Amino acid sequence: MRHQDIETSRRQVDGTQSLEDLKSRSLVVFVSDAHLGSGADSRQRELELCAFLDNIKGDCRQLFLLGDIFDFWFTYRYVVPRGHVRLLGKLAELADSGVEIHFFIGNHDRWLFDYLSDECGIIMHDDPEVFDIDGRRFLIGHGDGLGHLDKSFDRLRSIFRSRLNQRLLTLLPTSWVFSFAHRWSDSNKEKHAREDTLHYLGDDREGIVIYCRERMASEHIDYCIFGHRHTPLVMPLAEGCTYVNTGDWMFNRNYAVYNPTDHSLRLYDLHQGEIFAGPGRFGSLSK
Ligand SMILES: [Mn+2]
Repeated sequence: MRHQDIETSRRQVDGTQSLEDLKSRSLVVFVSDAHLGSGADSRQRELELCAFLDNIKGDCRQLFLLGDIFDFWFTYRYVVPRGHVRLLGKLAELADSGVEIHFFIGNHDRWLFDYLSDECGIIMHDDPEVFDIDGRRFLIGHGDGLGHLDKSFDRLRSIFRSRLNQRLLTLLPTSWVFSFAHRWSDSNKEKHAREDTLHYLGDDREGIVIYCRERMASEHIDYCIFGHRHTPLVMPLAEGCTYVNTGDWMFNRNYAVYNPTDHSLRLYDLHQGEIFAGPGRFGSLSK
């Protein structure tokens, strides 16, 4: 669905929305990596995410979902994978009420295709993009496969992105597809736990940092904001440029908020408040 169509359908849903209502919404909110569908507490995470979105909807102008919101998804032509109905309904409600929602596809929810744009009015993105928000330039994305540090991940990424492979997948029984996907996802999590990557690995081993610095060499960027790493982080990348990693909504309940009135971009934990997590204490929380 094109952006203009989404705008039109929103106005049709709520004809009583006043311009003042929309103007009073100023915050821009970022959330990533809920991995819904994975783990015994998935429903609880979904309920907390819905309650959070409900809480911010009156103040939120733009919501950026930075990928891996679902642990696995495949959009079929006629049927919908079971689960996640509360979140899907909540996102549609926010979009219908005038919140502009952007979704950066992650490596886990790669095959969402047009489902969220058609059903929920969400604007989908495949790769990192620069947004101008109130005169500040934001480089925004999920964060997988950046910096080209892992050649096997690059190969896997191109296999997953191949249109032919995506078509072939639709021919397989859904039970095979979903059980393979969940086994792959579980083995990924075990690999990351084994390799203990949930801390800052150093400027030369953080793919997102390498990518952002490359982009910054040719254009001005004020904020780089990504997910994927599952560890909350705020750090300067250069004079006047801050990198924020949104951590996750899986092991933590992290989110970031940009307030255009003072141009602040702050990172929070739902239960512990604002986070000040530099690379030396990556993921640690302190007031
Ligand atoms: Mn990811």
